[in-house]
Amino acid sequence: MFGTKTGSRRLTLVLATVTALALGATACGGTTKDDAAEESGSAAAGKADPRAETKKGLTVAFLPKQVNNPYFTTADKGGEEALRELGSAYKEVGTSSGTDTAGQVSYVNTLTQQQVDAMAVSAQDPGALCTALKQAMRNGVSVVTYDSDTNKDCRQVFVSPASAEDLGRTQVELLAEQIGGKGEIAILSAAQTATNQNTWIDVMKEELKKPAHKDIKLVEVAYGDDDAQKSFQQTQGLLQEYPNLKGIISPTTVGIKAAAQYLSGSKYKGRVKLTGLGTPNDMRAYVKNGTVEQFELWEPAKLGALAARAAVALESGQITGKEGETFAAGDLGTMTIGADGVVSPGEPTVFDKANVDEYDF
Ligand code: RAM
Repeated sequence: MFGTKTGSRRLTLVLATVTALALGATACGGTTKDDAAEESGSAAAGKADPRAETKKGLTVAFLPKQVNNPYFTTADKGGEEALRELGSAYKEVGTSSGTDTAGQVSYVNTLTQQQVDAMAVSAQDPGALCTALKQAMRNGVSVVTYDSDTNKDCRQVFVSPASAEDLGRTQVELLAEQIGGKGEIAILSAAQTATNQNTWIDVMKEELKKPAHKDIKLVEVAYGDDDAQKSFQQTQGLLQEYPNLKGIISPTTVGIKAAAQYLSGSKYKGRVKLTGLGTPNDMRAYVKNGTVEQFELWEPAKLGALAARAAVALESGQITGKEGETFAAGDLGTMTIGADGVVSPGEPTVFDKANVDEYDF
């Protein structure tokens, strides 16, 4: 029965796609996948059926914030492996710049035209992708965001790396400890529009208001755009501008690596502290040469795998993205969707000299 409904849904979706594309329609805001599903009679419009069969032969496309970024290479490989296990196909498209929002929009539109079954997107900008993502859902494509979210009505599920509160707070705590609880600090972020970094930075600012951190002053938030060279130059600029700077938090794998590279070749090595979110493979050398004491990250491959499994569960009708729905997520066990359609694979790990060699990503 489900198969029949799906078949007719697909036909409706093909017609809807053709019509939408012929009209060049982009202003379909306000319509969600539920609406689209209702029109076509799909099960997704109604309640989730956790016992529905897991569909095979689907195509799930990954659109990371940035291709050629080792963090996303690992995350997306996790997605690819999960899809292989589930009997579905993987593909990846994306821009090499972390600030090419127009490029991301056009990839979403192309994937919709190609009628992929689902897409997993890490958004460079929360709002810019909304119209295109709503159009995708309207055309029957299941939409998951992972790593960096869009607005909550522009996707069905957001696979969040870990709790944003924990990530923001712990990065401040790591740096506070390293600088002895006082002095000037700066943040070196990714793109100015990046949803994930901005969420963590908001938490960091709140954390810094606590009495325990009253002697720490955040002097600047700089943006390296997840571009290695720009992040390197921004680090240099911060140190020139603030000669008393005691530490930097860089909540981006590209930024922290570039900042470590700059510090490690400068007179500030070991004196200006650096923490944030990095991959063990990028940061190992800087931990060993005394530039960095501690940094943290979740497992990117688990994030990608969970995004793939959420996409397949949506497409199979096992979930619709509502709070309290559950789905099987392989090694991660049974996942429960939280408020606003958010699901998370677990907590980050703090890396230092003692454990950095145990990880390979
Ligand atoms: C960079 C990206 C990504 C972020 C990681 C920590 O690779 O900005 O979105 O989650 O860092």
